[in-house]
Amino acid sequence: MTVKQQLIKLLENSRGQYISGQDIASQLQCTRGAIWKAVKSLRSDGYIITAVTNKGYCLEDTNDILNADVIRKLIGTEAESMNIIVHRTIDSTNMELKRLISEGAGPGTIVISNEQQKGRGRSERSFFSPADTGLYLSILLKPDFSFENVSRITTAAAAAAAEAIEEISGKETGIKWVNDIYIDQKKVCGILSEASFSLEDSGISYVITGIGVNVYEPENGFPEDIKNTAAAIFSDRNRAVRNSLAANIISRFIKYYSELETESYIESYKKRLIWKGEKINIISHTGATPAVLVDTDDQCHLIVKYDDGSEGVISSGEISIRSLPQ
Ligand code: BT5
Repeated sequence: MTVKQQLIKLLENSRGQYISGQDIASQLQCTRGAIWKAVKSLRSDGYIITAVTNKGYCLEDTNDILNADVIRKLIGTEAESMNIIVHRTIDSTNMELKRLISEGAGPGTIVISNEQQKGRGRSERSFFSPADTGLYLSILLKPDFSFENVSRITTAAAAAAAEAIEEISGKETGIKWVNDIYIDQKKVCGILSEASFSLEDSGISYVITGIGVNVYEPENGFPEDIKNTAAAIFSDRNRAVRNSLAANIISRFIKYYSELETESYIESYKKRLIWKGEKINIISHTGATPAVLVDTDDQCHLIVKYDDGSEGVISSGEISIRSLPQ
């Protein structure tokens, strides 16, 4: 480990407290000059480290920089089988994982970014992913089971993300079918799973599950086209939760993933489903069909009642609520 890596680990362990230069030098077995060089380099990465004569160095409590070592530590022993890579900026964490797969990356590889320049949603839509305010993470999975389980993975991810957001924020979340997380009728998190199928053995080569969370209100707000529908978990930035949120989402998701066959995530998903009994539009390429949202079944398919009184079950697609401005 370099002096810089050791130093940030030490400062992270005593966030908000000063550690003297002498203590750091003896713990890291390096010179004061090497510490100062590492501090400068960490600062240029965005860390807010204060240096006070006779007190030493302190990492600000509210300094919210994503850090793989911190996330690993928060996950605990389970993280030993994971390869967590953190970027300051990237085109898309899903795309980066695809590139890493071609270089031989295995299951348990997790890419996290502080910003995405080309964050992706479903059906070639984009996901607004500004720097410093969100959490964008993708997990590589190589499931040895069939097609139905791919949709279970996304549903399990929605339940895991909703629970983690609630634990970190104390706020109630809802799941908008299929896999958007809402707080107060606005979207704070979206999920995109992409699978690759192999024709040779008619199985799944890999699944990439990408989760994007609006943690803090972006500096200049959300863009015009989503400002009425998107929101952040927190309206201010007086805290540092992104590492904990990442660890919390990963831990919960990995647990649900290991229990996928028993569908242990279903209860959590169903109890958060929003718009039950509400008038919705079911949107498809042919247009919008009005219906009432009844519930989901045990496969998380949507049960709806059409205006003519008949019931339908929808396994994929898009819905919107009729009472909100579209
Ligand atoms: C999603 O698609 O919501 C899936 C988003 C997945 C993002 C993650 S981040 C890590 C990984 N890497 C990626 O490149 N992607 C994944 P969808 O359900 O199709 O919703 C997209 C729509 O949500 C857009 O057309 C906008 O209307 C709206 N939207 C875009 N950015 C948003 C944001 N930051 N917050 C809330 N709504 C947003």
